[in-house]
Amino acid sequence: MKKKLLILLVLTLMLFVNISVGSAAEFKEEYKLSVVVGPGFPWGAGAERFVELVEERTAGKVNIKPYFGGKLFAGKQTNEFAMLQQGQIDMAISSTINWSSQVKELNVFSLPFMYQGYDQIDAIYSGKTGEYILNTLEKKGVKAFGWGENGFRQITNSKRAITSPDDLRGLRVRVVGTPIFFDTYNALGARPVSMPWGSAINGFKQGVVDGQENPLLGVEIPVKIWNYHTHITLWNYLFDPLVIGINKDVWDNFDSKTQNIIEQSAKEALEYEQMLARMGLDDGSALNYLKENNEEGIFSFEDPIKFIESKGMKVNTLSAAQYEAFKAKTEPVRAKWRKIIGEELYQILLKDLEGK
Ligand code: X2X
Repeated sequence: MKKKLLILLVLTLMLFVNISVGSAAEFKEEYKLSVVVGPGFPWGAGAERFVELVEERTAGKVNIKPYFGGKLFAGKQTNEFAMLQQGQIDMAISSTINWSSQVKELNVFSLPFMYQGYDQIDAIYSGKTGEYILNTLEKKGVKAFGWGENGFRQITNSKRAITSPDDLRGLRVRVVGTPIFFDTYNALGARPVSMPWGSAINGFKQGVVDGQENPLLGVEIPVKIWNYHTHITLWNYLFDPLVIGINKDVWDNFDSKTQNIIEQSAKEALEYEQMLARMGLDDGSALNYLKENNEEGIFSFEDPIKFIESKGMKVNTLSAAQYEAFKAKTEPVRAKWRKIIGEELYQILLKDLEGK
């Protein structure tokens, strides 16, 4: 009897040890989160918020560490998606531009002169296009949540005001090494120069390029672009959203409670980030949201355009006719990339944009 009791005790103990070891092994010591920029950008603030929320809600069990400034992919931002697929990176908060060389559907946002306002972008996010994109990423091995944003991309340069395609002739414009950007700038007569973000600021400083394109609140204000460039054209020529992506094996290894926490935290962090990237640029909703929630965060602007003017930048906006001239020149780019993206997705996009 005594022996039986002892065996039972040992078995119970073994079971207990097994269970506790098993559940401890569910979590890695650290989950690596890739971020192209630093914490002083809305994008980086969104990364920090995601990390904090998950840590708080899992009582520290899911320990996500943000690697800012593209550390995990050694400066080559177009490698990030492949590394995420393969599990060298566990998670990333990233721009669709950095992944669109590998995921052709993501080029939908980079179709030049296709979108003009946030109404259209919101329709994409909440419509079938957004869903299609997130499903596509999942099929490629990355569970993804949307939508944060870098924003509408605007061109700056050190040479001259840009209000017509002719003004771009011969201008060396730094772009991320993503094919659709070469097509767009070649169609406009400019000279696109591929340069990873990690070396871009030095490139601006040394005048290796004459210009660059990035979102105003997302990047241009945080890097004080007025130190390098004097002219900006607010042409909203394409859109740059952010998503949080998680390697599918890493995701599948989380229990459903943890998955719910991560999903909820990703969505909240992206929403907050989106407000930071829109403040003072939309109809006032973003700034109101931030004020109401006491969340003005890393910076606060009633009017970011006035702010860059106060820094000495010359701001150009386009008349409808000027916008049409750029749009006409880039028609072959849209025609080519519509095919690459695929007719199915393109039709879904048009449907979402109907009436916007
Ligand atoms: O490299 C850029 O221009 C940046 C920071 O906007 C992206 O990562 C797409």
